[in-house]
Parts: sequence; C-alpha cells; structure tokens
Amino acid sequence: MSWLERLRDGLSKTRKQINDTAGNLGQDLRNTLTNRLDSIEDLEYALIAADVGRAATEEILEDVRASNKPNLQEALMEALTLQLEPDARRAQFRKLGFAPDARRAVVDPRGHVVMVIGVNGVGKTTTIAKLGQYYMERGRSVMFAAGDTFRAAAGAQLGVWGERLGVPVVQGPEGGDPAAVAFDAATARASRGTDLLFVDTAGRLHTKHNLMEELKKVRRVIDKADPGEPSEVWLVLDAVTGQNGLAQAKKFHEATPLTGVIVTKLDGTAKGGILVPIVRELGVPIKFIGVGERADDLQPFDSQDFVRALFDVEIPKA
Ligand SMILES: Nc1nc2c(ncn2[C@@H]2O[C@H](COP(=O)(O)OP(=O)(O)O)[C@@H](O)[C@H]2O)c(=O)[nH]1
Ligand SMILES: [Mg+2]
Repeated sequence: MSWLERLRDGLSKTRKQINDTAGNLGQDLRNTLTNRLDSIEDLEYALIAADVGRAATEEILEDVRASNKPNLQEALMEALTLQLEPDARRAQFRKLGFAPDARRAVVDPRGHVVMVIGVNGVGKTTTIAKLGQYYMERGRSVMFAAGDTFRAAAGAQLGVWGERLGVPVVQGPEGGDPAAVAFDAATARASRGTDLLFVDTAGRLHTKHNLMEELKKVRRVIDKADPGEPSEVWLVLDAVTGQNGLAQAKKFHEATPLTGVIVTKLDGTAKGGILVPIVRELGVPIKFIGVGERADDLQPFDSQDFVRALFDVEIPKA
C-alpha cells in the first residue's frame, strides 16, 4: 500500500461521518441551497459531529454558500482545506483564493533539538521512533533522549526502537531527573554534531502542575546545554480524544509554547475533524499525522491531501 492509500484507509471513519451527509446532498449546489435547506442543516450537524467546531462550521457554511464550485462536495472540500490553515493565511486565502503550494507543512526543524510533549498514551515514544526513521531516510543523523524517566517501561521502549533503527539513545536511571537526561543528551548532540535530537518526555507526574513545571525545566536545561535550543516543541495529540485533547493542548501551550502539533491515531477515529479546531484555537501548525503503529505510518501534514483523503478523492502524484 502506498502512503496515500494508507492515509485514505486511515481516515475512512471520519470520511464516512462527513461523506454520508455530503453525498446525500446531491450534485447541484444551487439546487441544494435553494430547495434543500434541511440538507445544509444535515451538513452542519455532520461537521459538528466530526468535531470541526462551531466557529469553523459557520465559516465553512458561509464559504460553501458563496462558492462558485459546480457541486457541493468540491465547495465543501475547498472550505475545509482553508480551515486547516493558520489564521493569517486562512484570512488571506479566503479573500484571494487558495495557494496550492502553501498547503504542505514545513517539517524541517529550525535547529537541532526537538522536544516532544503530551499526555501518557498519545503516542509520543512511537512518534519519536517514526520521526527518527523519517529524517534518517532524508539523510539526517538522529539521536533520541529517553526523558520519560517516570514510567519503568518508557526508557526501554525507546531503547528498543533505537536499536531497531540504529539510533543512539541517551538514557538516565529509572526514576531519575529527566532534566539531567535532557541536559546530557543536548550536550552530547552538540559535541557529536548530530543533526537532530528528539527528546521524549513524561506524560504524567503526581499533578498536572508538576508536569508543566518539569517540562519548563527540561526546556531550560536544554537551552543551557545548547543555547537557542530546543528550536521546536511539538505536542503529540491523540485524535481519538477529540475535544478533551484540545483542552489538554491549551494547557501545554501555556506552559511550553508549542511550535507544532502531531496528531496520531487518525486511523482509529471518526474525529479527524478535530484537526480544524487544533489549527484554529492553538494557532499552531500541524506538522505530521500518524495513521498507524508502524515506523513508516507518519506523514507530513498536507491540508489538501488530507481533505482529499477525507472525501476519498483521487490524489494526484506530487
Ligand atoms: N493506531 C495507531 N496507534 C498508534 C499511533 N501512534 C501510536 N500508537 C500506539 O499508541 C500506543 C501508545 O504509544 P506510546 O508511543 O507508548 O505513547 P506515549 O505514552 O505518549 O509515549 C502504542 O500502542 C502505539 O503503538 C497511530 O498513529 N495509530
Ligand atoms: Mg512514552
């Protein structure tokens, strides 16, 4: 299966939610709008059910009504693609039309160290392994730091991935100070001249406050070991958690300003629409999406491909 097919496959649940309704609305948008207003209500319901959110739903319906596309599906696809662009760009595109070259997320870290954060079980450690594979395939050298020292299995899990992928892993003692692991790893990365270091972190301590303080500390010591780093802080969000995940994301964003979001488990949910409020409410771009458990089930986010996959429309080869 190609990665496009896997993406389509992975998104089938969300697609069903939206498409069942959109498909029923018929081909002629004008007809739909004038004679079948109840169908637009159906569409509104489907968008909200898919976790697209109220504000975005209203804007989508407005764009669909104003669209000169020949059918509702195309109008809806364009409106949805716009909702996956951060604020300033969305406003610009809504006025001037969509720039197709702008749709692909920029995934090259600006510096060398990427901190990966998020609550337990969302897929941080697995995603770090996938990221390692992604960048190594593109000729970059990679290191991992096992900064989740609070869960017995977490360091071992990253160690297994490191061995499988041939990536060095900096480990600390179990129950040890995660900031010390991060400091050692950032120092080692700088002295070895490795291109990229991905720092795994804990997802839960005794209280949320402690976790946020811990993450701030990890961030500070990385900057101490290697000034200006981490250049990126990526939050991993599990699509299955929908709106709850978004509320968590806001808390993380307040504690440790995010530069990107990775949404995992899009293969297991009908809530793919959650990507819209993530972009709108956090104002942070989606970098990658996870569509399975294997090391290559991670894709740079592309708003247009995402929407096409959502509607099961043929995606032209790049
Ligand atoms: N189906 C699916 N499972 C995933 C994905 N990403 C991670 N997982 C699984 O989610 C579980 C928790 O992942 P883990 O990396 O340990 O989460 P962490 O606690 O945040 O480090 C594991 O069973 C992973 O295989 C994904 O994109 N799709
Ligand atoms: Mg983990």
